[in-house]
Amino acid sequence: MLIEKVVIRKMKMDLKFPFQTSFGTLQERLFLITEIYSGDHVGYGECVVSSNPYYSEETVSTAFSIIKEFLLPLILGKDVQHPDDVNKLFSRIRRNNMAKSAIEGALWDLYAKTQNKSLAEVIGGQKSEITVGVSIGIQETKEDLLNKVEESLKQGFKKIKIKIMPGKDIEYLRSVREKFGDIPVMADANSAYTLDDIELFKEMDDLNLIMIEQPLAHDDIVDHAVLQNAIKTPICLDESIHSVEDARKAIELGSCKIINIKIGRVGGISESIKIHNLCLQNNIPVWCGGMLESGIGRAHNVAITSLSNFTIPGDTAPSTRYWVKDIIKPEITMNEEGHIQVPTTPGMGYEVDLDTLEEFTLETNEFTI
Ligand code: OSB
Ligand code: MG
Repeated sequence: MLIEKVVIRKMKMDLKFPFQTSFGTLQERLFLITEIYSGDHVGYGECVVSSNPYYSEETVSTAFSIIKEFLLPLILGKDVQHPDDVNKLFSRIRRNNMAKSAIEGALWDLYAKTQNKSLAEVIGGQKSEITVGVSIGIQETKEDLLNKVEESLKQGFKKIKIKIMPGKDIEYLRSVREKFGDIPVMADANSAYTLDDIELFKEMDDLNLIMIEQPLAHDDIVDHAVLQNAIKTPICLDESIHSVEDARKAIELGSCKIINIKIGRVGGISESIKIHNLCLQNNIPVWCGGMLESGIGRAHNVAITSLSNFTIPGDTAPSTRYWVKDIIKPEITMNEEGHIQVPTTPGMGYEVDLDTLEEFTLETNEFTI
């Protein structure tokens, strides 16, 4: 694939409702869309950054400058044989995984299109449909949370993830258990606690949560091992895992029993597949996390979730959950059983709605050979 042109769009989309986590509230999504052109084909990728460095250190501006100054010179005008090669090409540049993944993801879509195969097929996906969970942000009151959970169960979501923070944790989770009984529920702390809270997590064991996601520091795997040893509930790592090497170390240390794979956080689909395979060998189930993506990022998430060890429903709720209007068509839809069909048409399997893409574009940057 001769890389002839790359377009980087700065995008802004407004969320239907504010999404609160322990690190802040998101009202709008500022992110990047990448387009890579070769011959008759164009591949699309999404850079799942935010405008602030509160989830990870990357932002829209850091990702844009890393892509422009360091990643594009490595691929523009070059003949890239396979998206896996990009992993090696980019390896000298440390971290900046979301920036790397925005390019790598577009190359995967492009590659699949040139092969006339679906993205799921070229990465070795085996499932024809995936099971979907939902992530519920921190609510003002317990009643608000109970209403959200009820609505999500009615819609058919097969896993309910509840964001927690100090003061809005065990009582909130207990009220969900009391009202809805034995539903598949988990908590995501986004690093809001320390080992000083160990008693709280021991108490949470009684709630039979499927897992607790990233309870401790964003860069920690040592304290997580101590906590995992002290509680029965599986710990799932999100923020702490940036590579297959991180995953190997966390598994060896016993820091988690489950891993959340986000393509952007680990630097691309190739690295995601490596983590998926390592976890499969080690009996660690994985699931696909979300970053409130537009339909383009979501389509990539649906494709990787078709790999066999994605056995736990992911945060792959359809487009309509967050957006009044999405930039792909058809929109991603979930049936009442909580399933999304994995597309079989070439590439990511959804068309980009060029008018809507343009409508949400703040700035377009074109780079040619
Ligand atoms: O920790 O999984 C997370 C959104 C933004 C930043 C971090 C996280 C999340 C979510 C979103 O939980 C879930 C989704 O995209 O539907
Ligand atoms: Mg998380």
